[in-house]
Amino acid sequence: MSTAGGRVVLVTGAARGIGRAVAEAFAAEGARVVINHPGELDNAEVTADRVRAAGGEPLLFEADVADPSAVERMAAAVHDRWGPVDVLVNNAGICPHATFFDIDVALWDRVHAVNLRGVFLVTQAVTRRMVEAGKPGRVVSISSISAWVGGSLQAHYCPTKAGVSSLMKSLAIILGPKGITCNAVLPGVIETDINREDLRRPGRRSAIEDRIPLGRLGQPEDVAGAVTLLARPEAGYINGAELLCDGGMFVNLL
Ligand code: NAD
Ligand code: RM4
Repeated sequence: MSTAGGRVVLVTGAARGIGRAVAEAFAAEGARVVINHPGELDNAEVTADRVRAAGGEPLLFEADVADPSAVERMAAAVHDRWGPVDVLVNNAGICPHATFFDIDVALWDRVHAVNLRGVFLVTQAVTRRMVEAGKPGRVVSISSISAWVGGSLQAHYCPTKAGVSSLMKSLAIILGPKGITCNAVLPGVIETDINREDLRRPGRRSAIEDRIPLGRLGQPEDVAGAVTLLARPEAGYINGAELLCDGGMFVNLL
């Protein structure tokens, strides 16, 4: 894996939010960045422009990460174009906030399909090709502080993030011998579309800010910093870790 740029980085859900910031951060290192999106072409093109401006080379690819055949097509197309991936960032995720008694099976299944099955599918399709090519690399999955805590409107979502963190631990064992490290980044509360409505609830924003020792919500760039850190050569011995990126919110109990 070279540090001089040109690495092939696949970021799922890179049309906006944290995924876009991650794509930009790798682009600043000269990476070739696959911008996966689920059909949000306009947003994905904004990410592509930012990647170009930062010094990287973008490749847009539409695929619902929950769809096995779409994921397989994406992995094959990326491999044909640029060869095996160096860094996979599993970022795509959804959190339609809902009260427990309003969560039906369809919503439960969709949240699990995107957030957890998606990480399984993309990681399997991408790392299979890395292993076949004998290429070392990195898998970084965006889990959440919600892997460790519950949420009153996130009873469907939190278990998917616990699952993502857990999956990375098994994959650290399975893929470590192949030179592929697998880690999870656990963001706290980051200002993006996923929680825009939730943060508008009366008192919500200030209650969260009060609990964060750094005194502010996170920004997508904060998470991108944690992700690129785990993809650095100096992080090569970190495998199976959960890296919390929450401004200190979790440890601030009272
Ligand atoms: P966001 O809503 O801005 O971004 C979500 C991204 O996922 C979008 O680009 C969207 O197009 C993409 N996506 C959704 N469904 C998809 C699918 N089926 N296939 C491919 N892409 C899909 O929110 P965000 O905060 O940037 O979320 C990114 C990740 O960070 C998610 O996994 C989320 O759970 C996680 N996270 C966010 C926070 C936070 O506070 N914002 C905290 C912890 C973890
Ligand atoms: C995150 C975490 C955040 C929430 C988002 C939607 O994983 O739970 O607090 O804002 O999801």
